[in-house]
Amino acid sequence: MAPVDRRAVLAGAVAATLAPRPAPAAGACPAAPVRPSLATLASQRGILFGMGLTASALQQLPRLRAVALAESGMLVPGIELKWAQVEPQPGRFDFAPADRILDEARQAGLKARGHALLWHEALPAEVAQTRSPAAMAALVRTHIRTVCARYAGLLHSWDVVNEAIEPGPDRPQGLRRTPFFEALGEGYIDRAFALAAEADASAILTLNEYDLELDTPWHASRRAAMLELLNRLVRRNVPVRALGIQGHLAPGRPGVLKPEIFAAFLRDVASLGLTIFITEFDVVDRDLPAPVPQRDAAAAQAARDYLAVALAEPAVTALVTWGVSDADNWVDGNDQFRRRDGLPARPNPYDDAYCPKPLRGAIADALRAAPDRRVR
Ligand code: 9MR
Repeated sequence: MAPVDRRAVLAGAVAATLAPRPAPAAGACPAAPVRPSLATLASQRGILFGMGLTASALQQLPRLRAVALAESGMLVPGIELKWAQVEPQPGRFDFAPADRILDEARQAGLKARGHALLWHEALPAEVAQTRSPAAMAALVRTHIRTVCARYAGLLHSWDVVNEAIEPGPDRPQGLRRTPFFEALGEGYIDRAFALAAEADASAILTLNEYDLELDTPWHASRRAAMLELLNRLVRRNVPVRALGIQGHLAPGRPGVLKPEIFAAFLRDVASLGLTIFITEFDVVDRDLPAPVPQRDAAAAQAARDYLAVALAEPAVTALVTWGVSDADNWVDGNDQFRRRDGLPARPNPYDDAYCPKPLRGAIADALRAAPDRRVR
């Protein structure tokens, strides 16, 4: 996605309430789950397929819950493990909403991943305003130790640092000037991974990022900054084990996917010894035509083009969609990415009526076409 003021867009956007949606046509889709599931197709290639969702959707939307449980091998809390939710004030922890999702995953025999320990958004004001290195170090230490220790041994992976890259003239090494960076410099990343590794020896510790794929100067500068950062971290023996590529596609916006460029980046990351996860896959349809058949077809095509490259790289071992059904999507709650014609966004594999969309078909086909990681 093009550079946007995501901070302004998402400031305070943590309400777990669901936006009202037009009522779906009753009985439009069969209640039976599509088989084989996306998780099954993925596992037949040695890939883990998961879905991001919220505790409120899980609780309020029984059909969303049914689809998520039927399709996924892994659940990811979309907001519940962010600092502002899990530790709304320094030292006051609230694990209940995250536990609702993680318990559901455990009961269903699914994996779960943690998102996200350090992010410059969804931060309590006290943390966002802290500038003293000692005070910030103490806040970070308590936060990571407490949250990681609580879920130690239970999570497939953790996004330890989210969205650290933001190249620009005043950005040393292309690093985003987050409150953590301002207080502690680049070492905040080392510190965060070390604390997470100490508290949870089994989760795959991940650096998660967006806008790394396209053939634009913006994406190219972000790829370069990411590779340089990963190189420095690996050289310093920081326990980063995976790169998370968010994969929010936005066809119709500037920039094209040149397969050779994206594939070379994935190879470069893999050659550092890292695993790669696609962590927040969806299709922002803001700039696609309004009629649903054309819109869904274009979204599916974008997904096909993207996943053909991503899943061809054997180091990519997990794919997570950032939603289940269009009935609950982050795009409509986002001023920057919602459609200007007021039509509801359709970023997810299932529609409002819980019918599988062409996007679901594109994901299934891409998983079927992926090389089998199990025979490497
Ligand atoms: O989908 C998430 C939305 O429900 C939240 O309101 C928002 C702020 O916490 O975050 C959204 O998820 C973001 C993710 O955590 C990081 N990458 C961008 C995602 C979409 O904004």
